[in-house]
Amino acid sequence: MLEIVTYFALPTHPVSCEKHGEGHVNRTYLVCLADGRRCILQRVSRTAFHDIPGLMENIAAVTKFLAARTTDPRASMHLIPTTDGRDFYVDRDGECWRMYDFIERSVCLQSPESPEDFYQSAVAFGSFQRMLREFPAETLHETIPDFHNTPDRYRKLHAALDADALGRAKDVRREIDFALAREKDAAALQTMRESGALPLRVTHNDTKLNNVMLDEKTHKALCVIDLDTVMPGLAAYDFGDSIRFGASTGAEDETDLDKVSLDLELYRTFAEGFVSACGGLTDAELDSLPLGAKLMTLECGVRFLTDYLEGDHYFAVHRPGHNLDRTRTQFKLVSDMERKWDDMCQIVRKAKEKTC
Ligand code: GN1
Ligand code: MG
Repeated sequence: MLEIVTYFALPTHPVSCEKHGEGHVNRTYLVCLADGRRCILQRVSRTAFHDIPGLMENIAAVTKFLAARTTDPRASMHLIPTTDGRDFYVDRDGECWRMYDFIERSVCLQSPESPEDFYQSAVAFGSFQRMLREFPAETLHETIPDFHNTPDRYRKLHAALDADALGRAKDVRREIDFALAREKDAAALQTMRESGALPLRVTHNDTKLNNVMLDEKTHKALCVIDLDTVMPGLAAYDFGDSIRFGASTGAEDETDLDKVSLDLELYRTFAEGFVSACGGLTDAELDSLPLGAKLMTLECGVRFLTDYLEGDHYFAVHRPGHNLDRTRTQFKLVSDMERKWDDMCQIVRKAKEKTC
């Protein structure tokens, strides 16, 4: 790995390179240089991303755009160019590598240590969306077509079921039935997107709490990371994916489902931060936020289940049945949201009144 680093324009040589972070898709390393400087090295997944030059063009443009709007170097990511001035390096095997400055004195959380941490992530993702309102959205490449097109995710589940490549379907009938019972309602956001009832924004699309860096002392939000899926999308996607991950009382791969539920207080905290930081959301968008939470959770469960049926090619797994455990937490959360639906809608309405 250290050899890869030498293809990047760095002032000194690297002294160490260790695996870093909890991402399920790319491979991430923390690199220390001889002068004490630290950087992030990433191998971008070719399973997930089929147009890496386009993806890197998006990231270069978005990070430049954001960096030009702040004086704090820790408020946006900075790509380190290769020695020949490119944004990424392609090795002999065709793998694509990129480097960023490490955001010093920061932390990245897997679950909020306090409601304030979650509020800070809401402000970070809401501000990200607001700042990118001026960004020329038509110049962005669609890095994963149909990323949050839930009906399309169902089509892929059906294909995996039909193929049943590993014969796993018979063991997960309950999970399959849970998903299929909700299929007809799963198109609601996509339908509103296609009809124009919901406006397209530049969205992050992968708004897990661990995609925000907080200051290590104050826990104030510094910077949104993992920009691979920045694309035109709906506000409900970013709201929903944050709730799915951060407002759950259990980890995404918790095996004791009694520990998994929607924390309505965290949900309220996030709604208040997000609605006020985005600013200017239309009434239809505000009404779509609870649906975003439910559908992003259902969709993610469908994706984990599909990957399980296909043999775990997409998401990194660390134990047998890992994708199935993840599927189960997502579906448990969906059931809990169905129970708490009226409260979820009311909380968003109140958050809106608070910001008016
Ligand atoms: C992946 O790369 P990471 O771990 O931040 C995935 C998200 C899923 C998430 C589930 C490009 O995010 O869509 O919601 O795992 N990213 C991609 O934890 O597929
Ligand atoms: Mg990530």
